[in-house]
Amino acid sequence: MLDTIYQSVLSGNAPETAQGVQQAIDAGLDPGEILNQGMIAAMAEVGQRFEAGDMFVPEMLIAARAMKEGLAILQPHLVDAGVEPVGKVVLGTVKGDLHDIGKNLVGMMLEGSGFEVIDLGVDVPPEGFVAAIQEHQPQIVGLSALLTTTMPGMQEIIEALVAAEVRDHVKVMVGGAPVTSDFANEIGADAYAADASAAATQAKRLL
Ligand code: B1M
Repeated sequence: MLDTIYQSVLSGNAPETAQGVQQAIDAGLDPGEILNQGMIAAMAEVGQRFEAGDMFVPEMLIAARAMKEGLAILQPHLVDAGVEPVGKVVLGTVKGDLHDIGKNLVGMMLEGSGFEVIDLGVDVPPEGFVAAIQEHQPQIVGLSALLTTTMPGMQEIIEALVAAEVRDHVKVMVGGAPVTSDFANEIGADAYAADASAAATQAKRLL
């Protein structure tokens, strides 16, 4: 049964994933086991295949959507079973930037790795990130930018975190097509990830 869920996520079959998760719950399987051995294991495989160049963005998106549909069914049972998320991430695309496909994919991969994700959406000003960090107290804040003109906004956000005295409580991860590891170092971010799979790996490392 777990293998069917694993294969459905891996192949991006959302209806089959949802059905598999429901069947596993009805059969009395442990929700944590369904999550870890069925779904997260499949997303980890997706990440490895993506990194090896055996899987591409569209397939990763489809797998992530299947994961999301399965998670929607599993979520209340996880809460009932007391399975805690591994960590909390506040995620958003920076001010002036409306690109969200990559950011959404990052969010899905993080959820697939067991994180609770608070997605602030796009065009988020520095004060939006500060307010969300104060409210949700995440371990990590993830910033996405797709435009060279909005990249400097990442530094402004880090400065706003310092000014609001929350910088010491949260790790900053940055990413997006024009963002580089050198840029991340320059602005004082804690981590850079080139893609959604690497973002999940980095987030686990940051904990
Ligand atoms: Co725009 N756009 N766009 N666009 N757009 C780019 C980014 C561009 C490179 C196209 C080009 O000219 N070749 C260019 C930027 C040039 C530059 O700055 N150097 C550009 C431009 C110029 C613009 C406009 C200014 C165009 C105009 O109006 N004149 C305008 C700006 C609007 C704005 O934001 N204010 C604009 C608008 C749009 C659309 C609305 C039409 C649409 C966005 C739709 C949406 O997102 N809902 C769009 C699109 C689709 C693109 C391209 C074609 C594709 C982006 C994408 O979704 N890629 C893009 C060209 C390109 O990248 N080839 C382009 C797929 C996605 C899965 O990858 O987003 O890179 P990506 O995310 C990856 C990684 O970057 C990483 O993981 C993701 C998954 O692997 N990642 C992170 C992302 N965020 C991360 C965060 C992390 C870690 C990793 O940690 C927190």
